[in-house]
This record gives sequence, C-alpha cells and structure tokens, in this order.
Amino acid sequence: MHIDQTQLDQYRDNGFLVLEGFADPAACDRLRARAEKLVQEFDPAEVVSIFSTREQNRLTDEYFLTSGDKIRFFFEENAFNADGTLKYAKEKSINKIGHALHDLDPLFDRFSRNDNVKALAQAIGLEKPLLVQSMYIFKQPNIGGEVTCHQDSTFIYTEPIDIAGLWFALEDATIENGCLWAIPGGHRHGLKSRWRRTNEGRMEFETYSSEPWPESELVPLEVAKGSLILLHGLLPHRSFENRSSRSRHAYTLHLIGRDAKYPTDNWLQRPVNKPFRSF
Ligand SMILES: O=C(O)CCC(=O)C(=O)O
Repeated sequence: MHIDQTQLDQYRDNGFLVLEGFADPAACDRLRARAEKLVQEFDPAEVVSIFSTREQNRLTDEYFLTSGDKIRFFFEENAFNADGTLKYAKEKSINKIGHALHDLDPLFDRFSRNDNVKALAQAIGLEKPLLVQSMYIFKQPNIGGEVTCHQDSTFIYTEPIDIAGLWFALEDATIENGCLWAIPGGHRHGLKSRWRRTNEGRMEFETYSSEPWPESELVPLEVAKGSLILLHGLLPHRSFENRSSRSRHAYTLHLIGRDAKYPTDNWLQRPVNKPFRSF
C-alpha cells in the first residue's frame, strides 16, 4: 500500500481521502460473516439500548458510556414498536457494534492492525498511533438512522488534535443506502464542540462555535465495497437515513497520535489494566 504526494495533498486540503480497493473484498466478507455471528450470539433481552445520535438519548446511557473496552450492541432508534418489541428481526435492528472490536475480536484485531493500515497511518504522520475505537455500522435497510453532521474530535478529543478516522466500506455505499457526506476543507475551521464529562459525571456539550454547519457544501462520498475513506478528526461529515432495501455495512476505526494528550473527561475511557494499544 502506497499513498502518493498528490493523495496526501488531497487529504491535507479536503480533510478526507478516498482510497478505492484498499481492502480485499474477501476480507470485507469475512468481517461481515463475523459480525453476523456476533449478532446471532447476542441476546437482545440482555439490554435495550436505543442508539441515537440525537444526544439526549445517550446522556444517561451507561451501557454506551462503559462500552470503550467491550463489544456491545446498539439498536436503531426506529427498531422498536411502541410496546418495546422489535419491529424487525434482531439482525435487521442493530445500528452498530462498538467500541473495542479491534482489541477483543481476533479477526477485527488482524484487520485493524494489518500492514496496509500501518503504512497508511505512517504516511499521514501517525507513527505508532493508538487504536482507540472501532465500530461495525450496519445502516440497516428501511430503518437505518441518520448520523447528524459532526466532527469526530467532538467525541474523541486530544491535545493537540491528532486523530484520524478510517471508514471501510464493507458494501457499496451510495446516496440511496446512506453513504457518507463531507464538507471539503471543513476541517480548517476549528473544533465546534466537545462532548465531555462534567465533574458530576454527566456528559454535556461544550460549545466553541454556534455557527450552523454549511450543509449546502456537503458532497456525497459514494464508494465501492473495499474502499477506505480517511477522515481528519476535524472534518464535518454525516450520513442520511437509509430508506432503501439495501444495507450499507461499514467498519470504522479511530487512531490517535501516541504523544497526544487523551483527557480523562472524554466519554471513551479504558480501565488501567486495558490501555489503548498500537499496532
Ligand atoms: O457510517 C456512518 O453512517 C457515519 C459514521 C460516522 O460518521 C462516524 O463514525 O463518525
């Protein structure tokens, strides 16, 4: 895997870079099969945690806030009937699995720490980065929820800001099934807010700019299965609902610079005996 200077310049200028054919389609299929098995083994009765990017629903969700070193399952917001029963089968109702697949599942571990990922991290200046978060995102047919416009550094904040998101398309991602959209160059306007833990242990947004996102500048990033979208931590991006009959599975990984300070008031924390690891 080699990325050239033109691609590095694109990443620097736009705040994102699309690398087609980064992952082998067979490797994508293996991740899909593994996620399917994890879902089969998961008993939804264990927990009913409705994931929503509309933050109020997350504020007191201990299940979410303690998932940084676990493999946990989060449902689509629209997955439930009014009586709390699932509208669709369990495997069609889960929004995502997070947030330590890369450490706890051997297949996701190997995929996340392969030589191409290492070389890419190095190329963008992340020498021996720490792998802090992974998510398997289903974007289910018909009910796949939107992810509102955000910067990843709002949720995974470091000082200085030194974070990259790697978004692997495990299936073709199109406008119809809810591909990513991004604001080219939007990473150059600073951090808009931080989601941080208060002294009382609640999560709240600390806002630095109340300017709305210039969403008319969003461009769709339609990509084929196996593509990787590299995202700067300050890049505003989002995805719309999936109302199509096709899913849009993706695997995401977040890397931070080894020397950046990772504050204790970020939501995602690790116990001392399970620290973040590099490659
Ligand atoms: O996959 C998606 O729909 C959105 C993912 C995303 O924005 C993120 O992980 O930061």
